[in-house]
Amino acid sequence: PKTIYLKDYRPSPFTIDTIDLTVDIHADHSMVTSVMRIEKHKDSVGQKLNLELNGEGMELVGLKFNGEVLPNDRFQVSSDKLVILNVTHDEFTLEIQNKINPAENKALEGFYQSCPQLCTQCEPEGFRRITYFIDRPDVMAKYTTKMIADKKQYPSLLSNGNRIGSGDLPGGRHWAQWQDPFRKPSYLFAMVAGEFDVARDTFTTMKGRKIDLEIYVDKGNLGKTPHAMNSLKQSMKWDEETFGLEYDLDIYMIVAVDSFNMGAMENKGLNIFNSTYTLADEKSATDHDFQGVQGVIGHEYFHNWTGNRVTCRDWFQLTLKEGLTVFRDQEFSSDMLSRAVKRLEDVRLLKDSQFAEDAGPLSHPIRPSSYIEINNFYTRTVYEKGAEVIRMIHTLIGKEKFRKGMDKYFELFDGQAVTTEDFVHAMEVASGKDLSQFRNWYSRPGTPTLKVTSRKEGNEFVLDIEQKYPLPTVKVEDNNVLLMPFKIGLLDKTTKKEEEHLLELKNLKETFRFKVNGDVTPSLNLGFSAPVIVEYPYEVADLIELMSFNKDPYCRYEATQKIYDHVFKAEFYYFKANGKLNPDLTSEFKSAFQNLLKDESIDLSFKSYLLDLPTENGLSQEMIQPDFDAIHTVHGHLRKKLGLEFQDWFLKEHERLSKVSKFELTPKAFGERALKNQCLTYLVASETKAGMEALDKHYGNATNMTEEIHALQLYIASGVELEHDSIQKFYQKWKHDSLVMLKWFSSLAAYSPKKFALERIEKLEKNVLFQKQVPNYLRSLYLQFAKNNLHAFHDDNGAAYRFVAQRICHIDGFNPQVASRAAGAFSLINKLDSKRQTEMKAALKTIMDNKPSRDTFEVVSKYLA
Ligand code: BAL
Ligand code: ZN
Repeated sequence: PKTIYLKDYRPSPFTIDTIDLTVDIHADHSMVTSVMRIEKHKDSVGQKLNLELNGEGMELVGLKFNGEVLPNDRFQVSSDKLVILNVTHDEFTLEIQNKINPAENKALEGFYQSCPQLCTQCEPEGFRRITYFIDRPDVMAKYTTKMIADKKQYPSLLSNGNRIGSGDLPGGRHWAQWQDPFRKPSYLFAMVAGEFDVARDTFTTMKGRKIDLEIYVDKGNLGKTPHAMNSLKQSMKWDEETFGLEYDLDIYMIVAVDSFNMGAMENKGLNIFNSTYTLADEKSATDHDFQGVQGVIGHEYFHNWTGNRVTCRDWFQLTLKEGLTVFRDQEFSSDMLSRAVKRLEDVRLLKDSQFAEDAGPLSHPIRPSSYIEINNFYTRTVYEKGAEVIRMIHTLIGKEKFRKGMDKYFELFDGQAVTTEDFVHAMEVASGKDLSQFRNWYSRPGTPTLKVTSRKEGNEFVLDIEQKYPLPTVKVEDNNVLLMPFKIGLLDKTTKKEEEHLLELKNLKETFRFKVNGDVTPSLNLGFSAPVIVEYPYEVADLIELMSFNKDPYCRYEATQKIYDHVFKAEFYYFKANGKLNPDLTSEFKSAFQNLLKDESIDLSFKSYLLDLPTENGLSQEMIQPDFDAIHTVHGHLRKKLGLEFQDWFLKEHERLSKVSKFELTPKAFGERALKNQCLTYLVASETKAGMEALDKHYGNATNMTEEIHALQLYIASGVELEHDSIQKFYQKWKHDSLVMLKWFSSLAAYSPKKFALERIEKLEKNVLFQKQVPNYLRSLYLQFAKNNLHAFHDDNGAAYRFVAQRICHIDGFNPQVASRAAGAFSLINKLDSKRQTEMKAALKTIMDNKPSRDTFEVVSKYLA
């Protein structure tokens, strides 16, 4: 497959001014007619040029140039292109007729069937599967779309913009025509045909315009839409208040579908959502789901300005819209919920997933310099690290100047397709700050490490900080050292007062001096001000000090995690050295843990995070060559010891929280449920009668999904058979609800004990409710197993590797995007011992021998490199 390079970017020699589409939908095909007004780019006027249009998986039926049928020797058509030869006109009309078949489209790119509806996904390169087009984001056209279909089967016919006409046709058919007044790239095009229930509401903008809001869902699901509608209205208001950004069309539609490769898509005026991010009610959705719906609704809405009004020049600039929009949705959720908890969750995600990605074979900068398949670059790095880079600009210039920078960005670039450089430029102009050195973040891959040491010199506290970069792919030179904001606190050991400083790191090695009165404990990277690993030789006593007295919630959480890490490692090496588990807990650790439990000033969500041991995933990443079995055993044992030691407290707190009966979607209520679940985790870990009784009670009395699914997962992890009452009861209760059944499948994949996990998954695949071509289902089994059931997946007999590789080959045959994502199962390849690595390589080779898609080839070849 061909590699595409950023350095090869050239503007398109042709631009498309308008496109008038007619899509005539029939049972076995759709006929697409496209009439385009095309012009040469100003630099190409007067030249004789070939016009290359992308087009895949379609049949060309007719072609007219300026109204005349184009003779055969004036064009060439192949499997991925239509070329109009030797175009001398500077302006002309091209009319194309082509046939596609949405029902056969299992890749879910372009126009496809998500049973029973029809919908589109065009980002990044799906429009070329609908009709021939210059399918790149810097070609921005005005779209008019007419859809024709059977009225009974497809009563709703939707596209971007405003509806400008509709009517009935003979034979039970009807039509609707839409016009989008805004120029847009083809990736923002959308069409939907189907029968839905519609939730309707309105929003009045800051200028008094009334916007119709419509959410389209499967029949019978209206009761699960209020949270999404409320989130949409909150998002619209928040963007007005925070950034002065008003919605620009008269209607905003969201359509929920079950078959969707991504989470959701920001098509202009017509968002299409994976139903997991739209539908939620108390009984069937967890608090995490509710927060996910709110965050994703916000994210897609915020794209209307950061992505749609100002879009990307080319796909290397993806982080321009994604990093910025993730930053915006994080801020939105922080304002709607608890800022401290949201920050902690975002950093956890970054460290667990993005740091791992950046330390493995798929590491890339937030603005990659090359790709084979752009679909592979919708990554944690482009999104979440991209958001951290935006956040660093926010920290460096401050909130007010950041807002001015955003205003400048829209003033300079509204209606254009631009680059990350243009964004940084707008921030520079508005703030007056030179960000030249900061730009290095866009091109440097890998997570930097800051090696920090401290010393006391007289009444000065001295910090020496050294930046270290992990990958030799970008040579370190004077001009590419990273500039970053590094917030620190100095916690006075006597007064417990903390002084904050915002440092700007600019050099590979730097020294900072602070006047202090007595001894201080440094608290580093407050609020996670830079996305880096910080190494500092903390003593456990320092960490306990930070855990107890630090003002910064993120650093407080970090301190607890470091303590757990420290304790875990001691237990782990004890186990490795002695072949048995350490029965004791140190008194220092016990008293620190007890202080946490007793602290009544902590928000309960936050407390439940503070009580969370590091995940097996996180612990595995920290080890050079993880011993998955030992990690699993020691992790369980440590939890058990804590569960036993503090059983009374956990029982009492669990009991107390069981008395809360009202279901609310407030930070307080989220906290109560989170802590109740956390107590149960420790109680079950204690393996006592009281623990099991608490589990039975918790499960039996659960009236919301947050508590119900947590209890189910604890039963599964405890090793019960598939036939056990807990598992079967859940199945019978929820088999009518496919979103809940996804939870059932993924819980079994992620929590089943190693001794029967693989066998169980093979059985689950055959379950009648397992939807073999629906991405959510595929992810729920294979990725959950590989990513969250580490000791089972990494069984050194290699059976699970072979199994997942075989499934990837199968999925690759119809949905390359999902297959290449599933190949992420093998991301730990470079950390494995030689036996496992040999097994994994052999499994990966079977994928390579299977003539993989471009998507899967790119990922697997990097793992094998
Ligand atoms: N643009 C793809 C989905 C999202 O990031 O919003
Ligand atoms: Zn996005």
